Amino acid sequence: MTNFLSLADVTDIDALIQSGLTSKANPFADQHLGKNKTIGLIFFNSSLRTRLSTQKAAQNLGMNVMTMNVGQDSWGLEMEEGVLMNADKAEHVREAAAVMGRYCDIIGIRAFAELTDRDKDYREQVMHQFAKYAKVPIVNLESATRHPLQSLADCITIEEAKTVVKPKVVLTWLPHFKPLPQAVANSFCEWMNARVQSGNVEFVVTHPEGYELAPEFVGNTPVIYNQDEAFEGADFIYGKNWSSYTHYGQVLTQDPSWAVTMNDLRLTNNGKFMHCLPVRRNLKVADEVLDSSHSLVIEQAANREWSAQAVLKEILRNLI
Ligand code: AN0
Ligand code: CP
Repeated sequence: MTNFLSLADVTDIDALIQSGLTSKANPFADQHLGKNKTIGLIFFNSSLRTRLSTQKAAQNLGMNVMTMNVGQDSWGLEMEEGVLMNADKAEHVREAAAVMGRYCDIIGIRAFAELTDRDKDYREQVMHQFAKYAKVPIVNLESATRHPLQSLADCITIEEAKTVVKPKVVLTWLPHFKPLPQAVANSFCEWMNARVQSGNVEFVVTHPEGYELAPEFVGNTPVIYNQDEAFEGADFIYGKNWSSYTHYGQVLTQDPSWAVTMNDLRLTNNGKFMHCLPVRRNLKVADEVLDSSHSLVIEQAANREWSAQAVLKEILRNLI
């Protein structure tokens, strides 16, 4: 592995899951891999889990870590080529990425979708510009269209918590008043589809009309517009809000009946509730679910450390 931008950079998901679990059992076994290596973590947006878990994983591997919030700690960065830079952006990604590439052996980047221009977001300009000009491996810390470190942690969590050989996993849309990116849902579909292919899970998606995700992510996954029907016999309920892809970036409904309650979980096979966090209590999911033994959200967030460590190990092995 050189870059970790999407599932396409992974050759063996099972091996990566196992590698995460190996680090979880023995976090400091590979300290030699990162000795005298530096990772730069660059944030265009807020983060709790990604920032801390990736830093922790890098430190477990003996790496030095530098973190920067773009626009607050550093100059605003221009991403477009050939423009007259007479507006608010003081520095071009050509120089910024090239310079950071001289200080860092690996760069992790978080840059959310702006949710105004779909083509621009889905072109993944920030990731590609950094990969082009930094000339060091790039790790996706949530880009416009994907959040693969989250999806890997989700796969690890499902492997650990499953009680049947081939669990039924349901991705459900949850209500929210703010337009959120599709990245977490897209990535989860991408990774679950691969797990369906390898016979590890059954997977369905449920959401209100108008919230269809991009076809390249949904693939052949059954989409069920009735949440109760989708929840029947589910082993894992994965909740997430996203804004519309077809009416790009819009909030089409805030229907509270889509929030997950204990009553909804009664339809499942003693189903576990998953969410990437942060989550707004009682807007998207009831307290009674989050505070019950059905909730996996804390374990899922804890597994972000091991997902990051699995990815960094692969990249570091390739560097040496
Ligand atoms: C972000 C999102 O929906 O993409 C990050 C989730 C990991 N969430 C919010 O902006 C609330
Ligand atoms: N799940 C996740 O990526 O959380 P943060 O936005 O806090 O990093």
